[in-house]
Amino acid sequence: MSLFLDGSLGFAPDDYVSFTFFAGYMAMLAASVFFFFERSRVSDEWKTSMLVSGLITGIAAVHYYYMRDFYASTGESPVVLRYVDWTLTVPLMCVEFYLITKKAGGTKSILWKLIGASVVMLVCGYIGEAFYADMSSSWVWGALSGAAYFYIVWMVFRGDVAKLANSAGGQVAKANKMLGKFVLIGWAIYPIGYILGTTGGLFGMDLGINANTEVLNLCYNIADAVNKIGFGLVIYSLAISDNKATA
Ligand SMILES: *C/C=C(C)/C=C/C=C(C)/C=C/C1=C(C)CCCC1(C)C
Repeated sequence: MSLFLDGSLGFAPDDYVSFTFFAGYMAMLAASVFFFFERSRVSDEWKTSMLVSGLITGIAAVHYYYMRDFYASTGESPVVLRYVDWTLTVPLMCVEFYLITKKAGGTKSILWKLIGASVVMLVCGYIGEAFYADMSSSWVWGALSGAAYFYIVWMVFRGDVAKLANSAGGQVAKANKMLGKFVLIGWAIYPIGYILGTTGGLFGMDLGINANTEVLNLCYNIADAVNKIGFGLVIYSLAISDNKATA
């Protein structure tokens, strides 16, 4: 019986990309089980947030299962699977921001602004990777994607999301700051992967390094685990501490 589509049973010890695909898959799966089970321990108002956390890691787990096989059998970037995963999970992360600020008056319009910006960010990134990755113009799509990314960072740190979270104060403000750090630092790993993985990714500059599929996937896999599981854990600790406060 073979483990992978290419008929092999595993991967070489120095194949770090395959390792992160495999470990990422297991970590996402375990995190989903954790979020789904712990959901019963938090108060009602946090149950939807916990469900969304579990869905984010669950959707990623299924995609990692397929991406791992795709990479093992072709050695290429699973671009389409990667972006299908992100197109489902990033908007769900925007929903998390909406849910935690809802008590303080979070509106649907804020949610749609965040989702709209994340769609622009991902569509531009997809075009850059799927059609321009080998060309020195890939940076144009990366820059457009980056502009949408900075809009999200701004919304969370200074814009409507920050204002609402701060007016709610306490744990909500704290959780928003934590999630904001994930968006600012954790999400920044993705454009780094893009720059290293596409030709001329950084404003068309020749960095003297070859566009590297392996480094790109390594960055994306590490960032996914950090951000998707980390986001869920922040929500979880917020929900649990709120439990204690009201108990
Ligand atoms: C769970 C998946 C997440 C949180 C994915 C986030 C992806 C990004 C923040 C991607 C950003 C990009 C840029 C800012 C510019 C270059 C192209 C992208 C799409 C890699």
